[in-house]
Amino acid sequence: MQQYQTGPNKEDLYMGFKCGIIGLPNIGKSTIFNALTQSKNALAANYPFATIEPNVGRVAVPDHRLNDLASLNESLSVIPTYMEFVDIAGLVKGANEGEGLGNKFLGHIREVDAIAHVLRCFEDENITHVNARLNPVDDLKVIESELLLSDLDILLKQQELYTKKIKSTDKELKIKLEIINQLLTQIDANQEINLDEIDSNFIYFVDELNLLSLKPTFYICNVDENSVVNGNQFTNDLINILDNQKSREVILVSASIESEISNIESKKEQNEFLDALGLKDTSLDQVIKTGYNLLGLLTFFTAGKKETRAWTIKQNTNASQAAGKIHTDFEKGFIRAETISYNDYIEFGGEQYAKNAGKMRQEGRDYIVQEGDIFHFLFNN
Ligand SMILES: Nc1nc2c(ncn2[C@@H]2O[C@H](COP(=O)(O)OP(=O)(O)OP(=O)(O)O)[C@@H](O)[C@H]2O)c(=O)[nH]1
Ligand SMILES: [Mg+2]
Repeated sequence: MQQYQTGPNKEDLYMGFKCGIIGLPNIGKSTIFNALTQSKNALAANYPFATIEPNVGRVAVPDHRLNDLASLNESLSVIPTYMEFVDIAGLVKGANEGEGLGNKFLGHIREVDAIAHVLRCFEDENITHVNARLNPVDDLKVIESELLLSDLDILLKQQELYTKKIKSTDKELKIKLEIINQLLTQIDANQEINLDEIDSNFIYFVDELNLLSLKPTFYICNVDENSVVNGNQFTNDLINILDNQKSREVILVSASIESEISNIESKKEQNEFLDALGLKDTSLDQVIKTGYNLLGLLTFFTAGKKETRAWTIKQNTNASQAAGKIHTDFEKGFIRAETISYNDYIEFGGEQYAKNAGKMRQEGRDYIVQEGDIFHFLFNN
């Protein structure tokens, strides 16, 4: 029997989620990307299509619990979980037919777990808007329709492929072709896709098609500095429209405030700056919270002198699968998990004290991991 000491250093094992940033040109996507990744890697400039090739940035998921656990354990190494942002070229009406930079960059969005759709909700006559009038509700529709058209392309290609492949005896191919046709009919009739009528045994097939309109999406309203707490008419109009859509997760961000915050190095000074503006969280904190909720993710920890580390998994993951996230051997030879909740760990002042107080639980492989659990995995080699 062995106790968990340290995990392998495979990057993808501790990735929180990948988030693609999309929207019309010149609305602040790269400015927000730079703020989120605390970098100046993306060119932010006052003309449309400043971004051509996507910018990619990784950022440590800020989590005070990780730091609390590390200081209690005087850990030599502290390893957060990471997430990745991809800042994509702006889309315009007709991108599907090659307008602007076209929609070839949407291929990058297919790779991400969640979409952050940025909408310009600030007025500034010096910043060019690609349409004559600022109207974020129209802008939302333009982008959504471009995503749908790109899904339409995919579905038509698949339809052709499956029609060629299909043999009368092949039941599964037949069902798949039927699903493709169903989705195409939905687009034709309603200009949207929904999965309500799709055979639940074949949702996996729709997932494999990786349609952009079905990606978990949240909305970042880029507002002026005065609207960041309560929003403005633009954001109210948007929220009204989004109420009837698949997701109404809306984050208010002022790209200009965020750029200022990202220039402040100390967390304490950042918090003072946020307080003065009446804000609770940075945009990164908000994006992470929203993304974790939308994607059904949670964080567990492993903690000790050598290393304290945060891990991201899907909700409803059991203890042996969580152990497998650290090392496949842990899952194969899983015996049990010694578990303390974060609150107990902190309240009693560390592992030993929590254990003495009877707060260390012995959990089996089917135990469903809870947010903030701290684990030792015991396994057979
Ligand atoms: N007034 C104001 N200007 C902003 C704000 N956010 C961004 N800008 C300015 O808008 C211009 C475009 O910003 P970018 O971040 O390059 O926009 P983008 O969406 O990445 O643009 P493309 O890559 O060309 O699609 C820059 O001059 C920014 O400084 C904001 O909240 N308020
Ligand atoms: Mg840009």
